Amino acid sequence: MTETSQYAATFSLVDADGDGRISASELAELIRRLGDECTEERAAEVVAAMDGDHDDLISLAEFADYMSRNQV
Ligand SMILES: [Ca+2]
Ligand SMILES: [Ca+2]
Repeated sequence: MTETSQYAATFSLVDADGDGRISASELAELIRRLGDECTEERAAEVVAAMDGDHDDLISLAEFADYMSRNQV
């Protein structure tokens, strides 16, 4: 089991509308706020890399799983 609680705070920062899922547009917005250029297409690729169940949204479980696997 992945420990999700340590990623919950980060997840909620990215999840701008608080619906419990990170969309590509929320991810692009975050990356832009951090000062990098990010197209919707690039964000969609990142979402696809994390998206375990292919619903085009990142759940906390998918986010935590990705982060723990990649040790970001
Ligand atoms: Ca959201
Ligand atoms: Ca998903």
